[in-house]
Amino acid sequence: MSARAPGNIVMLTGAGISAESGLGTFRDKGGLWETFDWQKLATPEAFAADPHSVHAFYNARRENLVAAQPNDAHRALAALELLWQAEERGDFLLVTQNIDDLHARGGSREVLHMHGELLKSRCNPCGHLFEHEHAITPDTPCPDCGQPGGLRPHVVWFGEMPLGLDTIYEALAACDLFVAIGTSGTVYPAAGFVAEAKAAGAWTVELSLEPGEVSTLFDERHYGPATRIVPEWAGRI
Ligand code: BJW
Repeated sequence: MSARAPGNIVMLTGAGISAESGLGTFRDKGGLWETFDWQKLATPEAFAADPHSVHAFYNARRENLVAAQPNDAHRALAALELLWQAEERGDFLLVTQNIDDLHARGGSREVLHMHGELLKSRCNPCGHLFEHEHAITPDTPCPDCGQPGGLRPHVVWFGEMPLGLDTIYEALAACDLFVAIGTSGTVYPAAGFVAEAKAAGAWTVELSLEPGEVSTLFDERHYGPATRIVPEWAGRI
């Protein structure tokens, strides 16, 4: 299966792993960016210009998320993490571009949310970060400093720096196996992780519904719905 036995693993997941849980992807037919204009909803400039619309977009997605359930692909990665740790096979880092919490609810112990988390907001003036399921408006006061008007979703918009990059690049430099699941390979820096892993000598695997933008960089590729191909692949290793 691989050039060398996998010890250190970095997994990167994208919207495709949560598609069968009923959460929309971005760039597929009928995806979020087909219905909604990202330039008006997923940039700091858009939020400054129209916070009502941006909050409404994330409030609706938060409501969907609370009603959604993890699927067999999320659970297969949680089982793999457990096995990796129990047998002390090496380091295991699960990085997700997704802002949903389905990996955690599927049993994963540690998840690095490089594009933030939908169930968290933060206060721009005081920096307070908090968890919530309820809707936020531009008038909602910060639960810590009490000031209204400063809350924003804890998500990474275009032009903003993704979270945890030092940890991710360190893990990529030492990884033996890199697996990308359900991501189109369109958005950087995540789309560049496969090249980093290859440069470190890792075996690279793409698991998705169809080839993504950087699919030629993967040593091994499997296409199909995540709920089928992820448990199958995880079972093999
Ligand atoms: C299934 C399936 C099933 C379906 N089973 N599979 C020009 C060139 C290069 C870069 C840039 C450029 N201009 C600007 C940039 C930078 C920009 C960027 O990459 N833009 C590109 C669009 C060109 N990036 C940024 O701005 C990032 N920040 C940054 O670069 O900071 C500076 C920096 C400098 C140096 C080093 C490091 C940093 C920030 C990006 C933030 C992205 N934010 C979003 C929104 C987050 C909040 C929210 O959710 O609303 O993140 S955009 C959106 O795309 C979201 C996702 O996480 C992200 C990736 O999408 P993903 O997950 O790949 O979804 P899809 O829909 O694209 O693909 C789904 C896949 O699943 C498909 O392949 C399907 O086939 C598959 N699938 N059903 C299995 N059942």
